[in-house]
Amino acid sequence: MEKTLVLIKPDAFGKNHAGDILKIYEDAGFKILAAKVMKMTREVAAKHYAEHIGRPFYPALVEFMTSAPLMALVVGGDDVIKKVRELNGATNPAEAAEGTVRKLFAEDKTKNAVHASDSKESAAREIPIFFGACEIFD
Ligand code: FUP
Repeated sequence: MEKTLVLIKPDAFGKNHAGDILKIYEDAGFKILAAKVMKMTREVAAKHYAEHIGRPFYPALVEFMTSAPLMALVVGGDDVIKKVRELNGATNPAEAAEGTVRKLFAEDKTKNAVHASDSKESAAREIPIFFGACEIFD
């Protein structure tokens, strides 16, 4: 089964939208294969956002992502990588389509409710940052 890493970020998780977001993925036919609530460390943030180290927004991004608990998920299903990104909507909620997770729940480009892997390579790199093989049920 194709798998993607989703993070319900501290803004959406803290506002109790985890259930709403899980429902959006489940109603679209996808399976929750793994889930955990955790506080991201700076080390995990640096691994997960390695490609963004040095960008102007990186310090604020790490500050936000490590500020409060988030929910990490592995979501599975046909074409799940592309389809979950469609369900999530544009990175900037001001540009996100109606009905998308970011249109519904995100505040701005940093506090944007969710992360989802953007390719098979990203999913394969990101999932083991958050989950061991024995924690994923497919
Ligand atoms: P996405 O793949 O939609 O999560 O977006 P990007 O890979 O472009 O960005 C990764 C994360 O960097 C975003 F989720 C939030 C953060 N970001 C900012 O904080 N400011 C920006 O201007 C762009 C991205």
